[in-house]
Amino acid sequence: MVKLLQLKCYETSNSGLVSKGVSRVIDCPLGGTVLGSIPEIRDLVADYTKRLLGGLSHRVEYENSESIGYTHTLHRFHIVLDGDMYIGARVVMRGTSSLRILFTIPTGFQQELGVLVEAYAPNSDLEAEHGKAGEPADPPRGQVYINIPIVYAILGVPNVDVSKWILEVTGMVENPAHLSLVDLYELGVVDYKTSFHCVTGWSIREIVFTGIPVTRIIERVRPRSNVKWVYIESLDGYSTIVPYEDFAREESMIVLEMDRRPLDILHGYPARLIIPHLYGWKSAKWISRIELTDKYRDGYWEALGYHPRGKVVLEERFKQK
Ligand SMILES: Nc1nc2c(c(=O)[nH]1)N[C@H]1C(S)=C(S)[C@@H](COP(=O)(O)O)O[C@H]1N2
Ligand SMILES: [Mo]
Repeated sequence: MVKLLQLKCYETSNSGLVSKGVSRVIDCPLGGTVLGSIPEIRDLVADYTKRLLGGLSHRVEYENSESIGYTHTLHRFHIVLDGDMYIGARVVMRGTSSLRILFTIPTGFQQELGVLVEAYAPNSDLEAEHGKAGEPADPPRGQVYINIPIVYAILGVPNVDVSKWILEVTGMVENPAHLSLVDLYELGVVDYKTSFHCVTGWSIREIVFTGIPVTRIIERVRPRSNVKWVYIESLDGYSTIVPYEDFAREESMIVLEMDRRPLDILHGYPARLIIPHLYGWKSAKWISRIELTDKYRDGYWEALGYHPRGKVVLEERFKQK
């Protein structure tokens, strides 16, 4: 039995998750407790669930596990409640060390939860950079090169009417912009060849992306000096967040073409972001709104425990704090 002190967790939510029936997420850091098997992980889930649900009747069922890079694994459970409802539980491991447990609470679950909610402070996860200097490797640690990029569309492929499509760049800027596809091309496109790394462990070598350097967008909108984060939203309801410093890098692009052809709808037509030094989930497809802000808030995957920055050389797959 794992001994439990008080459950101290973050509570978060995201509109994309709400559209999938999850109204909020309870995300509890585990601090590295060593667990050597799925039954041990299940016991930890059972203990945490008991604390969370108090006397509410439930049963814990194992769903599946997934490797995330060869360093991390994600183990999924269902906490089945009376009626058809269940709370999802996911345990994030690095080797045999447990990093966090997340509970996805379905819309319609009204009971009070036995949890002491704290605010998530992303800065502690960004400080890691000063500690370990990542040795650049090719492929990066935990990644394997494959030939064809896997398509992800966690909220489905949206219907795009490009005659109505506008990219809004807004928030803490002097000069907000509303850019059509023609406006974007008029800003001047460049080619940039780079590899692409998905946090689940696959990478693609040297794709030619054609698009507008983010630096050009920045010149145009003139961010205020206190901008710290960039929150990106897509037509499908997807969202993600990146530190402004990483967004503003020279290699970051609003991409319109891939391997010299207009983006396929599956890869984000009419426009997607590419930030090559960050894991692929930060490279939102079908982008519609870019908000520069001084406040952190979770995007879709960040609300499920993924890292606020996601730097590949530092293997920033999940939040640590
Ligand atoms: N709108 C949207 N953008 C998204 C995703 C998504 O599901 N929806 N998946 C992300 C993830 S996890 C990765 S690895 C890349 C994959 O890009 P590809 O589908 O073009 O290969 O897109 C990212 N951008
Ligand atoms: Mo990904």
